[in-house]
Amino acid sequence: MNGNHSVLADAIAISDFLQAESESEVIDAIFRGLSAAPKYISSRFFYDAKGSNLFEEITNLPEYYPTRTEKSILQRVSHEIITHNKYSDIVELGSGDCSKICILLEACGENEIENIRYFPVDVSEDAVLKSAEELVNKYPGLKVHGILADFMKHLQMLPGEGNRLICFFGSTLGNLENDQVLAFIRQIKKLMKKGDTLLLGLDMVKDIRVLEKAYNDQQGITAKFNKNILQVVNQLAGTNFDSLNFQHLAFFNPEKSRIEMHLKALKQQVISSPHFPETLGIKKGETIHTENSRKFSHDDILELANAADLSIQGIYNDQKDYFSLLQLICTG
Ligand code: AVJ
Repeated sequence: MNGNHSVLADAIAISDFLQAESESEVIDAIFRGLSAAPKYISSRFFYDAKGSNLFEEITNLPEYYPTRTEKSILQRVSHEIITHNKYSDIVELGSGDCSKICILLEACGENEIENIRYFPVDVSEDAVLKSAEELVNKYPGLKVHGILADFMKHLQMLPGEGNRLICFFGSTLGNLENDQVLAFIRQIKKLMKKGDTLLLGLDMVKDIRVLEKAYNDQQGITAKFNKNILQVVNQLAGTNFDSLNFQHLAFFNPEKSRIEMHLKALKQQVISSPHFPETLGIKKGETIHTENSRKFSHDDILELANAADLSIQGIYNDQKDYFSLLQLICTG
């Protein structure tokens, strides 16, 4: 323990909602997906420690434009966003390494920082603990209350009071099925109070070549990330997946306006687990759907704000219109 420990403990609190999901629920969910036609594995299983590291690597790839584009927009407009209202609590859904919130906090004066509570919400305990320590060191006076939760399932835990700034960066909303996108945003709106702001990062529709390159990088990091989900499933459900038997697949689906990631079986195989009610066959060439990443149009954005009954305070784009940051206000 170093001398800072008690100071850190004062500024950091943690709430854990993750225990709500039991081991057998996880195994059930995995078995259900692998028994379905076509097969799928929920993308929330990407993010074990290794998967989170791989995702961080992805965000630094030359082909993967979303993270750096969103950050550059944030850099440009964070002052405007943060001064729109006197925010006392900042909530971030899917906070990860917290590098985006730092850009926002940089726009706050030292006096303001002292009056802010930051609630990072993430499924990764490591990420939440590590970034909480980093943040209270970097911004003396800031209080951090980490929330371990899967906000897709336990959104009711949405913390904070007063005027809240609720951040949902990285186009993570696009992971949902198209009909769930509106439902989720309406759910957030229901939990918002007058004066709350939703800051939403959305990846935009663009040249298919740019989109597909971003998910088929030359170094094969995205392929590793995709295949790692099988290791995670092995850990969680006791299955016998060998990732060498699968090929990474990522392509744009124009009907649904989304990048889809799949794992394609290179040969016929049998998947078993002592926890499964039966073994599962996978045919050569069969695919397991692992992720959707919806790409939004300007019309989609208007529809979204409309459907949720949130008023658009700002739509901030980069020059190429690759990415959008929406500032949506709850007016009642
Ligand atoms: C974190 C879900 C927004 O969809 O672009 C990156 C995840 N998957 N490369 C995305 C991801 C493959 C990323 N999200």
